[in-house]
Amino acid sequence: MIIHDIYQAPFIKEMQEVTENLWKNGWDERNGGNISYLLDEEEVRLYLDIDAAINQKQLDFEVPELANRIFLVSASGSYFKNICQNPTKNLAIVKLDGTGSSYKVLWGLEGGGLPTSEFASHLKCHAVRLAEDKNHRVILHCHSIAVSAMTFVHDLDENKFTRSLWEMITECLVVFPDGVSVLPWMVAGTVKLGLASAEKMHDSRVVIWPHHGIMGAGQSMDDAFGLVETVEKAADIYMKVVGVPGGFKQKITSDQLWDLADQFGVTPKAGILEARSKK
Ligand code: 2HA
Ligand code: ZN
Repeated sequence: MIIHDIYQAPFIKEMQEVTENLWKNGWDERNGGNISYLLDEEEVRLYLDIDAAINQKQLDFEVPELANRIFLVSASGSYFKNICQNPTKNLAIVKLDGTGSSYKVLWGLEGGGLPTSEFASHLKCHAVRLAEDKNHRVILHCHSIAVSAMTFVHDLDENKFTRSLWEMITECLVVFPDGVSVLPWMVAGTVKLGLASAEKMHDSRVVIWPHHGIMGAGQSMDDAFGLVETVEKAADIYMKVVGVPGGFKQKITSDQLWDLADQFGVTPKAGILEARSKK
């Protein structure tokens, strides 16, 4: 089989583009943020000899659901600002073993290094999302500004948080009818945070880490980025309104949100909207 230049691979280009946009949006300062992309083995074979591993590393947890799966993932400590210019140093392509307890590096991490410090969170979230949706592909974590700001001023109850976001842009309910999950504050980079995030991903594709950032899941880069972008924009509008003297004069009502759900054929997460007051 002809091995093509990996820099021409669509998945590398998509990763370069999304990480650059995340950085330009101010959501991934310094080494903030991490991202992983489940790849199709047949596609990877066009660019790499997947039997020629660079090295093998044990995971400190097991994800048997992801046995033999291949991921493109940002490197621990990498700056999103630099991924576009230097993907070989700042990214890795890894393949999990047949039990999901170790991985081998197929490409990247030039000069040494490891996959993201949030690899546990990513793999656990991938496993959960794949069980919910066979077309799931991307987990993306970033330090989006308004979402973090909102976690300082808004009640951290996830139903109240979801309702506030839905009320900020008419189409939020359509983009994330499952709402957002909100975890208690936890130490970054831990398996505990990974497990808690994954548990939440059964119910919603967005998990908010208070005073830290957001984790989003999607079927593609555009899908995951668009989801995070929508939540962030809603939070930005919320923060702008609460910053104005007098705050809210009106909001999108529960009935209006029901009308929207009908029009777009989505089912809002239960327990957030009041019962309809009209037929
Ligand atoms: O990768 O954002 O949460 C750096 C982080 C950890
Ligand atoms: Zn982070």
